Amino acid sequence: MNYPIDLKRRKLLTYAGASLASAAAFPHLSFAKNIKVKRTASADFHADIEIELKQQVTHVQILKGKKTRVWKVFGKVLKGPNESVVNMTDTYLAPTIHLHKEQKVRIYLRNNLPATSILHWHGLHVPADMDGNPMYAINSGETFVYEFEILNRAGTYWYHSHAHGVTAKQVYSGLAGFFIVSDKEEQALKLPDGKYDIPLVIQDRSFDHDNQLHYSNHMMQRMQGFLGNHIMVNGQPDSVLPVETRAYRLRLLNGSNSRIYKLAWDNGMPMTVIGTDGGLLEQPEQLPYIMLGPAERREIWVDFSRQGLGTNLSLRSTTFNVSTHGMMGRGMMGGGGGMMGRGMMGGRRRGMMSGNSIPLGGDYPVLKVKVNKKSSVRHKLPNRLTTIKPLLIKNADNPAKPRNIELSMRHMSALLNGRSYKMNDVREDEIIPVNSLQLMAFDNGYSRRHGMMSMPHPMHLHGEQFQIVKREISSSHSDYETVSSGFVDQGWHDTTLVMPGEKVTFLKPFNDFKGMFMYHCHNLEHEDMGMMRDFLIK
Ligand SMILES: [Cu+2]
Repeated sequence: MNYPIDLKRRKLLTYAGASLASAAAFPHLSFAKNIKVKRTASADFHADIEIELKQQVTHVQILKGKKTRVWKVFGKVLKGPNESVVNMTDTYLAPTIHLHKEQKVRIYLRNNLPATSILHWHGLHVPADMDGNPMYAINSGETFVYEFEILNRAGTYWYHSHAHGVTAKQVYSGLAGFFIVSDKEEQALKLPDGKYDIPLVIQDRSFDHDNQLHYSNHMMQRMQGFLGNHIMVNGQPDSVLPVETRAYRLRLLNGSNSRIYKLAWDNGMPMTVIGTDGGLLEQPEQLPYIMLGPAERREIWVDFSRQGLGTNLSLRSTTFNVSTHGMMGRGMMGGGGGMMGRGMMGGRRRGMMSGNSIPLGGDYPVLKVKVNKKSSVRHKLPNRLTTIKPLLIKNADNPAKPRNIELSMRHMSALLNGRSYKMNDVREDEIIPVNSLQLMAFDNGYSRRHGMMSMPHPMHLHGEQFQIVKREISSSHSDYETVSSGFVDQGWHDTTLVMPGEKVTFLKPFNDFKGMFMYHCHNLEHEDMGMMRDFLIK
């Protein structure tokens, strides 16, 4: 039998226990032996901004009482405007980085954690050796020097750990933050800015009786993904956002390991979406709710001038059905069987439960909003926000033959085209010519005849943003109706949710940079289980 994941290492991770403190006991694996890790600044790179990001273990006041031990990134501007880095207090969250298009940035990542680590700039178009591929991970005490120019358009990007096999745990412990890019075109729109432009990262966490973060990765949590018992917004539980009677721009990021949100206002207001992963949409789009898979971003416009002073409302995640289609099928049970808890056997159910965690697909508040201040400022949402040049299938290298990426789960592993992640293991069909446009598709059981275990997978590609061409769903998946009105497929994306039985076709450019660029599931438990591969651009 083929065991594509390193079972020995898996065991180690499992036995290392659930406490974060045990992370220190992880073996220091050096993947950097044959890789050129950049440790010093280049004389010929003239940085406009220099930033130091220091990763270390610290204790922060998240809950009342005892402080919580977290892995935190502390940021400092070494050169350039101080407001380029905003540190976050009383939370595990990494600082928010604000940069402008065309700025050249040098970032010194200093790893003072008791583990190997590396940061990836999620959604940014940067050279392969600056992208935070796990092969560039640095050991405790080491420094990695990033140097790149901001080529992306204005948008809500983010950054997070991408360490081999332990990304889930490292992101959970705190290694993730916003990376916000502005540009002239966006500034000319005069959207709400300053304190009326609010990045909000939604995550779930579990705390033990001692206020410490609890991360469990027993088998069921690995297959399904970690689900916590607290919803955190900007690293705080029970978040309340005080607002004025005026318009706001809210930048929503799902920074959770695996939780999918179906976000809606509880007073029936539609969600007015103005941007996706890769920046503003051409026109605002109104939806009854938005689906937000791990790593996805949606910018929304909301005008509280219609609410009276003193109004309370909330952003909720509302119910949807989670297909566990074929959980008992052949694919799952071949390896050992019986590993999925009783509650999972129903075939499909509303609200997947795991311990005392908040069920996936349940109904729960995410953010409470209190309208507590009057404002006379009136903003009109522009009808047109930008112009997005559509990518055309006829310009793709392979207009008639999309590169299919089949998503599957079996034998306690999660696979892409039947393969698991291995460093430096590029196959023929994973080689892509530089400066080409590729027609691609993520197929999550749409074309398969036999039902295997099917779960939603938030699929992410490194490098340039892509455009979604179409979604197709196989007729047997009735659960789809509970989510289908929440997709925003216009605009630019770097991550897309692919539901059970669904196939998502997209056009992805591979311009400018040669080298290894990853594609993977952003359910971080799936990623660590091996649902990740590299493309070699050459
Ligand atoms: Cu997945």
